[in-house]
Amino acid sequence: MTSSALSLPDGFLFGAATASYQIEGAVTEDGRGPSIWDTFSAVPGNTANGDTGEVACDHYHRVPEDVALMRDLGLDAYRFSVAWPRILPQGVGTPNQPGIDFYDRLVDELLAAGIRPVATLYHWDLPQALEDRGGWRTREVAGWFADYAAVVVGALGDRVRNWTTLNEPWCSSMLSHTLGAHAPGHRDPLEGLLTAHHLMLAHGTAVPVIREHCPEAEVSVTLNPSQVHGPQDPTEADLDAVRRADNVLNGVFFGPIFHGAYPEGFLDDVAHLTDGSFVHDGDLDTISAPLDNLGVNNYFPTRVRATADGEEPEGDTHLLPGCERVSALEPHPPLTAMGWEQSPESHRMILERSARECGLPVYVTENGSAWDDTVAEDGQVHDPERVAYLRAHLAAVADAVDAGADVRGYFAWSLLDNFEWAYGYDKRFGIVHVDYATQVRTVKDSGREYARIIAEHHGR
Ligand code: PNW
Repeated sequence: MTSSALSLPDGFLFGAATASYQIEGAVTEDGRGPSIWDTFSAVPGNTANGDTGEVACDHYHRVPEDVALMRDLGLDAYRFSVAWPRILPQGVGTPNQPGIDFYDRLVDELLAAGIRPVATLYHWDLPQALEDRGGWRTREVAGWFADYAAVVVGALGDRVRNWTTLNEPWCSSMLSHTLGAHAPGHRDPLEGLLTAHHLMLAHGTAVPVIREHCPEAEVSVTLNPSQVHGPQDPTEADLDAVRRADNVLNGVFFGPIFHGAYPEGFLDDVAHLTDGSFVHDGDLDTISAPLDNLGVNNYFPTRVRATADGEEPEGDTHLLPGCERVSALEPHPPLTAMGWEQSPESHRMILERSARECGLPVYVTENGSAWDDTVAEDGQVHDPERVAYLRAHLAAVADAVDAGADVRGYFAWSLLDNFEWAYGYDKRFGIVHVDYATQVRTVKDSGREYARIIAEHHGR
């Protein structure tokens, strides 16, 4: 049964997404403790222009205005994240009531506007106090995370049913601990593996805690799988490079979370780094706790080949565990302002793959593109490239549904231009433009187009 020009299922959920550190600002207000992103972005060279999330979109002080914007766009749902250091400034211990009150007001405002709140517990702002105690490198973090989940779900679980444990554990492990691009900025292949495992352990430990505090909960995790392509006429070595890249990007999470095991051969491929003793008895049972749906964030595919004998590897894929002989291939143009390939076809493929791996309903919890947007003479923001990207990727979602993938919703990344991590405020992903000097919000052409698509789908 379809009802829209896009042939998406009835009841398909249209939303937009943000993350706490990227939009809230107010980093020292109402008892919030520092996070690893406050620390990381304060170090010159770690972010573009030395940008930090200190003010960001000042969303902390603009909830009514921003929710009104969502209502005007006709959004069905809003995906936001809760800042752990607002709830527990030291990461553990006594909850900080003013921090809880902020999300309490946000949720009430959303519900009053008829918008479904979809909450993520961890979108990268680990309390610095926990980083100082080993952060994601220590197994202890699983208990800290579950205790934090209990506080948040205990406070909001009477009104919020959609709970996501982690946003993109690949970024919190490999990108942060092996590639050094995100906080805490470590460059260690083994740390990527350990933190990935501990993130999953934290996820699995929190799942029953969420259910206990919210029996109606729909519990999920958001991954960022990427379709891996090899060269045109691959050699055996190229195919092995594709397999290894796919394992370290996708299988390392799909395996433990949905199949209760690391991908076949993966622990052998990383045997030069670890004997695998970081996997304790029972861990994989904990990690594979049943979920209700899967969130998929996908922006671009990955292209790799085998590095030839005696050749210097291309790109930084070779830094990832098990990928020492893997080289990156050039992305296919046209690229976005991030330098990311646009491939709706790969988006369809990874959605179908994700649906098969998890056997659950899937939500696209993030998808979007960055462009060099400016406010035009007419006071509008004309972003034809983002309009085209949005249309093409929604069409790809519809194709995935036609092919049998149970995709139930799509969240545009992002509601607002915001603090794009290491890229600071240089990269704009919003369907709404933010003038950071004045905090004026202007709906871009893509925001209008999204509103039109949503209205059309709902027959409004
Ligand atoms: C996601 N990569 O991050 C995040 O969930 C958002 O917070 C972020 O703003 C958005 O995508 C756009 O970047 C990613 O390098 C960051 O592979 C980097 C990568 C993937 C996702």
